[in-house]
Amino acid sequence: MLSQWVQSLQQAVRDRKARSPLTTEVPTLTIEQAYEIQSAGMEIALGAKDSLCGYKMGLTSRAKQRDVNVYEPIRGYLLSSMEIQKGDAVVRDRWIHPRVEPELAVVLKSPLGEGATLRDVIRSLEFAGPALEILDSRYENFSFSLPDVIADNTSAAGFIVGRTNWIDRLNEIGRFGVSIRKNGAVERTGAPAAVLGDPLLSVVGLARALGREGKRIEAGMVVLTGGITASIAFEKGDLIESLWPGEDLSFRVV
Ligand code: OOG
Ligand code: MG
Repeated sequence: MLSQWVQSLQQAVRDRKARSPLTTEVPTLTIEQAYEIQSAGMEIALGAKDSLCGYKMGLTSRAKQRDVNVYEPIRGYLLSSMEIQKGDAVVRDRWIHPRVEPELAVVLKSPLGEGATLRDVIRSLEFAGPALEILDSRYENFSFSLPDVIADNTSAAGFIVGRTNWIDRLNEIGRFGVSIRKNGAVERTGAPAAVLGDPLLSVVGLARALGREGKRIEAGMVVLTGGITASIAFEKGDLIESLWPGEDLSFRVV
């Protein structure tokens, strides 16, 4: 019954054409059904030889919640095909209407699931460093409600992880800042602390939510903890720069 919506969202990706929110056609769509649609989309991608390389949290800061007018944290999955290496150009035409946002990325050295605590996350950390997420809502104008964006795998489209590891500076992450420049002009400023007061709490929430489904964050997976600032749209020719303590993570759009 839900499979037609899974198909329709995948069609939007293939055609690079946004559609109307699912809830305009199914106003009763529940959060549970939305996660079912999301999982079914993941199974199709995995069947098509892509691989699951991590998870993402979304709408974990006020700035992001206001950005899309949805006020609940959400989670999605990351595929290997979404990863872009630092230094590589970003190809605009892969997507419908891409946007970028700064995030803290985390990698664990041991798996975490049900009942995970902040202590567990800190103990299991292998990497905590800068990242950029690229979003591409499959809905017109990035306009959607909570179940819509969950079904659409939380607008996930791409991500770039930096190389600087802050695990020896965890106490300072709450004082870090980040600024995002587009073509030299500062468009966004923020701090990782904007994410739930401590972005590692986002990892706790993710581990627990996966645990309720009998899943875990596996060792080596990338976890994006959620946008720190509102996202910014970009077009061909733009230079996007994110300036973090110890590293600039930037790309040129071609
Ligand atoms: C929804 C995805 C939210 C984040 O980090 O908050 C997200 C969107 O903004 O389209 O990835
Ligand atoms: Mg994000």
